[in-house]
Amino acid sequence: MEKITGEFHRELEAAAASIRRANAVVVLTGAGVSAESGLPTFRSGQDGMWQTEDVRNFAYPDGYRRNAARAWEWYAHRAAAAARAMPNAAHHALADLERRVREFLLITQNIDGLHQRAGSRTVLELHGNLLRTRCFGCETLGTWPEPLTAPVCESCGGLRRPDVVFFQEDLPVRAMARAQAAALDCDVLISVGTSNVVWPAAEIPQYALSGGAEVLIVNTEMRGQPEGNHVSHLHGPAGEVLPRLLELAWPQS
Ligand code: BJW
Ligand code: ZN
Repeated sequence: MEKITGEFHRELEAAAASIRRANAVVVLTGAGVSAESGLPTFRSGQDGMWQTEDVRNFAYPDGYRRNAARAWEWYAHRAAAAARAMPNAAHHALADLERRVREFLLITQNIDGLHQRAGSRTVLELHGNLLRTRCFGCETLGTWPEPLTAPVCESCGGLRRPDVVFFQEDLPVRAMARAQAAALDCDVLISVGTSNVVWPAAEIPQYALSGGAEVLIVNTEMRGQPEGNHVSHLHGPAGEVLPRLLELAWPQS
């Protein structure tokens, strides 16, 4: 145990040194970052949200349309949970990191708004935001009605949905282009709490590697993560690993 701890500490120190040296840092986050805020992830463990086929269907345009009443209600519950949740130590550490690095970009697949609430200023949302609603027809944005009414658009009578990116839908084009360019140009990319299975977000660490950057993976589970000479695996909960990493990079502050 002592040996493992010592080894891990050395890995963390090396990663911290890379971050301190870096001019440009890009962070890519996924649902694991919000797990310690009490929001379930999609695919991990027993409590992953998507253990049933049914729920997976909600996140496809066709599935949503077919199950509109149930899906609308399910997303409304998740939106309420996201609004009630509080940013955790991982969100705060990333907001802190932004203030210390010359060039910084936080790219998130999360739709819960917790990075912004922790004080992160440049947040690129690749999969939209659950706290907004949008009309399938006229695209008008809105908020969740309280109490919850039927998912009918007041402007055009069309079907309302959360303003998130479902499977088979395109990611916001400009955001994705900016994410790719930043990854290609950075010195260090930190991938935190994502299973790295959903495309095209999953290729962002590959852009960083092909641009010559170092990639740090912070996750409680390393299966399926990128590997190689320029990849370090920092195993553990994001809310513990990220604050330690910052503390090692900038000790006295
Ligand atoms: C911790 C922790 C702690 C836990 N600390 N870590 C075959 C090959 C390639 C691509 C495809 C394919 N078949 C289909 C596709 C395309 C598809 C895709 O990628 N599918 C894959 C699943 C195979 N992609 C798309 O459809 C995208 N669009 C597209 O491609 O358009 C072109 C097109 C047009 C027409 C037809 C086909 C294609 C759009 C993707 C949109 C994804 N949207 C979602 C749902 C949003 C709505 C909702 O919330 O319900 O976004 S999917 C879901 O996954 C959500 C997430 O943002 C996304 C990523 O998940 P994430 O964040 O990685 O979470 P988990 O749960 O997977 O992982 C959590 C991680 O945290 C784990 O690793 C844990 O270990 C870790 N963890 N606790 C640190 N405390
Ligand atoms: Zn409408």
